[in-house]
Amino acid sequence: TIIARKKIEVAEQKNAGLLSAIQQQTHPLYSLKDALRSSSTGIIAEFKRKSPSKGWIFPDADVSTIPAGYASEGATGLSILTDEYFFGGSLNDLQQARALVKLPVLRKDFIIDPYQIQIAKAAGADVVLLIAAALSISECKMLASEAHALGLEVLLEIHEKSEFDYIHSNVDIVGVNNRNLKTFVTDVETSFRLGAAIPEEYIKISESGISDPHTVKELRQAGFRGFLMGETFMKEVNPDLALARFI
Ligand code: IGP
Repeated sequence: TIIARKKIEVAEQKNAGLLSAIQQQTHPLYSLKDALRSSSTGIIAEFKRKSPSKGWIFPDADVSTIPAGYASEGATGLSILTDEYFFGGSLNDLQQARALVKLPVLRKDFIIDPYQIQIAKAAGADVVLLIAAALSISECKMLASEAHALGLEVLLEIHEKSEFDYIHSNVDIVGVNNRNLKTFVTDVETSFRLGAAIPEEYIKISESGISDPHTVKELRQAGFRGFLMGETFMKEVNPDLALARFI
């Protein structure tokens, strides 16, 4: 499973002393929460070369041009995949995107250990993803408080009503993943169904399977302030121009 692989990856990174080897980024943190609150578009544009559901999408996607293109076309934030095996990403992608773009950057990975949050911060992320389906509630709380201790924001991802118990004070943004991680099927109805029950004090975003501006408009009317989109952009030769249609 993904989680078993991550445990091995983190153990190897610790052994190799990755954290001390990373050149620490010291940029001022960019708040995704604040950026979403003040944006009328709220597109969080994702950079990924492949995915478990689609295989390779854009194998040689260039991190030195695409994230900057997203920024200049009006993205509110960036999501950078750092998982190599399933998504073709790397920490280097995160570091490069960070260096080129003055926007909140989410480290998109399967976070199971505080060490990954320290790495995320060192590599220049502003936000980390915590996936309810991959964690116990107590692990999720522990990781969220680690993130806050480092000044990072927390995006909590949920897909089912039963995961509402994961929403707690150390969460900044609640993301409804429209993709069922077991079947990979996406259904935007998931956001409409769960969104209404998310407490008002949390900024909410809709993730995955969004492909047209009309859906974004409807989600916004339903109270969503952010829209995390990857494949719709990355399947195009010019992902940034695909994003422009949503601004
Ligand atoms: C983007 P899409 O369907 O627009 O490419 O989806 C994003 O939501 C998706 O990549 C994602 C994801 C995740 C990836 C959502 N949650 C957790 C890895 C891990």
